[in-house]
Amino acid sequence: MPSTSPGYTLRNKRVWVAGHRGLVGGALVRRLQGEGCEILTAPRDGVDLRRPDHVERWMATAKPQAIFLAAAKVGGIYANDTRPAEFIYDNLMIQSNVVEASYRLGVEKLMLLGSSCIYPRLAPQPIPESALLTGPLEPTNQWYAVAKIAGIKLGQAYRRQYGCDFISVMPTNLYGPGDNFDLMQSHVVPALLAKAHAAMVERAPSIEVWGTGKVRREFLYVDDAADGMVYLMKNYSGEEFVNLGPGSDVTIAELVDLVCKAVGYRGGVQFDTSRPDGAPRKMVDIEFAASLGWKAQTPLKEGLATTYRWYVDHIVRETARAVA
Ligand code: GFB
Repeated sequence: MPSTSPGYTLRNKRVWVAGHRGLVGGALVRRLQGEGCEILTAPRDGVDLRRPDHVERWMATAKPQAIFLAAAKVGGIYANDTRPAEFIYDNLMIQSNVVEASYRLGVEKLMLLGSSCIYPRLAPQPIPESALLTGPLEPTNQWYAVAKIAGIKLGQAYRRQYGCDFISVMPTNLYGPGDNFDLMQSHVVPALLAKAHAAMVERAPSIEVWGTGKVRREFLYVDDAADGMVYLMKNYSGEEFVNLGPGSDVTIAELVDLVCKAVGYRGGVQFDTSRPDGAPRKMVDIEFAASLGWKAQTPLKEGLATTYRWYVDHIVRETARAVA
C-alpha cells in the first residue's frame, strides 16, 4: 500500500543532483536552493555515469545521503528513433550503476525519473499508473521506454529485497529554461520556439512542423516538475511510482499557435507529414499525485513565454556573441 512519509527532511543533507546540467537537473538545483541542503554535483570530466567504477568511486567520496537521478540520455522523437542503442544502453547503465551503488553505500533516499512514454501506445486516457505493461509501446521511443521501465523495476526490486527507500516519478513531456534547442535532437517545444524565432527574424512566410499536428501532448513546466519531485522526496515513500503532469493537453497544431503568439511570429505553418507523429495521445492521470498533496501551477502560456525569454537571453545572444 503506497504511503506518505512525512518527515524525510532534506535540511542539512548532502543531496546529489545527478544530471545537474540538463533541463530537469538544472531546475532541481534551482528548487533545492531553499531546502537548506548541500547540493552535490558530479563533474562531467572523469565521472562517466555509464561506468560502474566511476559511479561507485564518486559516490564513495561525495557521500550523498539523498539522490535525484535526473541524469539520462534524452531527446525528441527524431533522436529517439535514430539513436536506439544510446537511448537504451546509456539509460540502463546509468540507472543500474546509481541504484546498486546507492544500495551498497547506504544512501537514505533515491528518486528515479521516468517518462510518460513508458505506457502502451494506446493506453486509456488519462493514463493511470496501473496501465504500465498492459500493451505494446510506441515504436519511435520503445528503446528509451524499456530502459525507463527497467528503472522503475530496479527501484521496486531493491525496495522489496533490501528495504531501500527508492521511489520513482513519471513526468510527462517537460519544457522550460535550460532545454536543448538543437532542432534534430530536441523535443517539440524548444524546436518550435527556435523555428518560430528564426522565421520571425528572417521574415520567412511559414515554419515547418513535423507530423500531422493532430496528435495530443501535455507539457509540464520544468520548475513545476522539480517542485513535485522535491515534494515527493520529502512526503512520499512507496513501491508505486507517481505520474506528474499538468492535467490538460493540447494538439500539436494548438501548441504551434501558442508558440507563435509567445514569439510574436505571424506567418503560416507547413506540416511535414513524412515525419512521424509518435503516440496519438499521452496524458497522464494525476489523481495519485493530487492525493499525495501535489499539483502543477504554471499555465502553458506563461511557461512558454518564460522559456522563450530564456532562449533569447541565453542561446540567441550567446550564438550572436560567438559569431561576432
Ligand atoms: O516532443 P517530441 O519530439 O516527442 O514530439 P514525443 C512531439 C510531437 O511533436 C510529435 C511533433 O508528434 C512530433 O512529430 N513535432 C512537430 C515535432 N514539429 C516538431 C519538431 O520540430 N521537433 C520535434 N521534436 N517534434 C518523446 C519521446 O516523444 O517524448 C521521448 O521520444 C520522451 O522518449 C519524450 O518520452 C517525453 O512526445 O513524440
